[in-house]
Amino acid sequence: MTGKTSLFTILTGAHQETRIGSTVARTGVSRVPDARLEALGRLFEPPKVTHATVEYVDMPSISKESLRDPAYVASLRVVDAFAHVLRLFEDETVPHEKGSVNPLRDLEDVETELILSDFVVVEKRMERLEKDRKKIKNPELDREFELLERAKTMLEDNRPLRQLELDAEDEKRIRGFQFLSQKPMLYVLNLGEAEASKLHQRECEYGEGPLAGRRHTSVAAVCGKIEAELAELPHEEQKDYLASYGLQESGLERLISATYSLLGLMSFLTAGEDECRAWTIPMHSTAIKAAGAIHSDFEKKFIKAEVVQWKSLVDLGGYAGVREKGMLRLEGKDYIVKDGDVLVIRHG
Ligand SMILES: Nc1nc2c(ncn2[C@@H]2O[C@H](COP(=O)(O)OP(=O)(O)O)[C@@H](O)[C@H]2O)c(=O)[nH]1
Ligand SMILES: [Mg+2]
Repeated sequence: MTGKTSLFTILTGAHQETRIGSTVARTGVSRVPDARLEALGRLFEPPKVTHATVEYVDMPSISKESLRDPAYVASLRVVDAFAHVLRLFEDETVPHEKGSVNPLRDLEDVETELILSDFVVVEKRMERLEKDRKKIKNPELDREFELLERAKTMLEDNRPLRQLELDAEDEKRIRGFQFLSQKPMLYVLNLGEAEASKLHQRECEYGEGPLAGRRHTSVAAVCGKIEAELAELPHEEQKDYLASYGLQESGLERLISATYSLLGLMSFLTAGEDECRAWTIPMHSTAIKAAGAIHSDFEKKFIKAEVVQWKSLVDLGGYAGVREKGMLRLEGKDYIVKDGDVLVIRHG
């Protein structure tokens, strides 16, 4: 009882349930809040404004018991990242599974279970490899064995595989295992109402304190109670409500942004009278890859991309304005797309 299901419901508004073995999981999609996209929407007034999305799955807590269910483990393996909701709020009417509020204990307990689960997989695979290596001489098997030895040492040290530094080759070798302790981890600090004005402060405390130096992790603080109340309010009143707690953005926005940066994602935009839309791509993607995110044909038949920052497009009132000022640049396939670029793909 840390607020996972409550937060999930606010994030996605979803109620659909799927059965995974004996457990029930819910999947939902959140629109990534994007003020740039909304500004473009006001300019072009298209019939469709399409946000980027993130899919969340609400799962029962990770524990020794739940990890015994192979279907549960299988559904954990396929996600891109975990969000571990840590309970910081105190509430006597909501019992804590472990009897007391202690977020760092909860964090380490889950981490240990992930590590143990991976350890079993590593040991099994190494046993298998040892047999195979006696039968066949294959340098690839040796590389894999060495990699797993490194992984094993790390796990024995009670450290997650997120901490492994891998070159591209090893990254490829390890990917298929879908190790649980290697998944990027977003720590969601679920604060009590009294701490609503301290979201940022708590994030810093954790980020620079117990979470410092943990690779591929990130932290976002939210206040579940306030988010729940916020979700009930009409859109126009939400800003004022947040402001009354000294907040500029909702927890939902902070959480999604944190998910995005943890996964190394960013968005570029397309804008016109038909549709304004945000597209998700990995940071540092090239223009041709961005084109491919829209349509595989655009990637294959890519010629050039016309590029302008969304703000210039909005400030100058559209394409004619930016073209006139020479701000609509023509870029080739290797151009590195920036967050907030608006792209017009020219293709054959
Ligand atoms: N006071 C308080 N109660 C909460 C908060 N988040 C969740 N709860 C309550 O805690 C209970 C369990 O919440 P739930 O979201 O189902 O937790 P889960 O077990 O982690 O999925 C419910 O009664 C919620 O109303 C919060 O931020 N503050
Ligand atoms: Mg739940």
